Amino acid sequence: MVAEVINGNEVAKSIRAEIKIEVSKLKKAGIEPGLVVIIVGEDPASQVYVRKKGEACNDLGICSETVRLPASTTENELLALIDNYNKNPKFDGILVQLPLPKHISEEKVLLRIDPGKDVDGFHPVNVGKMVVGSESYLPCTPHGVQELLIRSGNDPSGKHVVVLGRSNIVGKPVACILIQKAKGADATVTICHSRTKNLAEMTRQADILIAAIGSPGFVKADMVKDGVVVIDVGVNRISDPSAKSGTRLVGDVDFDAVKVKAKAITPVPGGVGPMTITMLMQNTLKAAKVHHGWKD
Ligand code: L34
Repeated sequence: MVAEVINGNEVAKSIRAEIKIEVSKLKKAGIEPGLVVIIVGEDPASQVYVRKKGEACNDLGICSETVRLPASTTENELLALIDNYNKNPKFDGILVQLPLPKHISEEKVLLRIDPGKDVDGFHPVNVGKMVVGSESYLPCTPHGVQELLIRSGNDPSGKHVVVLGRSNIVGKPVACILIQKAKGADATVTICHSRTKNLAEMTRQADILIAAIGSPGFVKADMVKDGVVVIDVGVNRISDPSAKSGTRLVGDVDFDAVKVKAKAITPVPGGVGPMTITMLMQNTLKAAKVHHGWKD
């Protein structure tokens, strides 16, 4: 079998077209959704992601502001800035790009964002709502993975999903979303991590394998069964002397080797990445609707 390559850019594009229509409806009623993205320090990957978030906003007619702060910013300065945006009605969503410099507590920062403006879905209030399956802002990457599965015709319902990785931003929440008793979920989920024994034995049982460990090309062909659906969440920059920039982006999956066994597979780049940004746009639209009492 040679896999269908799931085109995340295309799926993202069609969802963005839907969002754009919604945004223009709001704007006709005098409502302009607003998102502020705060980035601390010079991490090159974060710079790219933050730029893409601003571009997506511009494309969809969402008002966006990007605040770039030096790595020397203190925790208190960042918290005070968040307080200001919490109070500012122009902004429906507030996102603090992760990772933060070591001297700033991620936990304190995420707790400070008004849960009603937490379009990342990282505030413990929203995490709690996600766990119990009540309406909330779902974290963008896991939600993007779910949408990608649904829209590529790979509904996870009743399927065995194996998640590689247990991070708070991907592994844990994606497992949580996919076990919900809900449309587009209802999966049986196994979470594997660095201490899992007989890992390949586990991953070979997956109908759907979600790789989110941050290890280039980790998932090899002998770790999957024929006909698996593979969602590669990894974004790893590796050195490649033949590339103009000297580096190349690869996922957590040995794409060429796994592709010949899989039913479907997402590429890196052009898979989950664009979906993350699209789900952020969707959450920002949703926040604007909530803040203005908009009824569909
Ligand atoms: N607060 N921090 C916060 N929220 C988030 O949702 C993120 N994340 C992750 C890192 N930190 C965060 C992102 O935005 C990862 N992430 C992200 C966003 C976009 C892309 C990848 C990761 C993306 O657009 N990837 C492109 C390639 C980009 C490139 O050329 O480097 C792709 O096609 O995969």
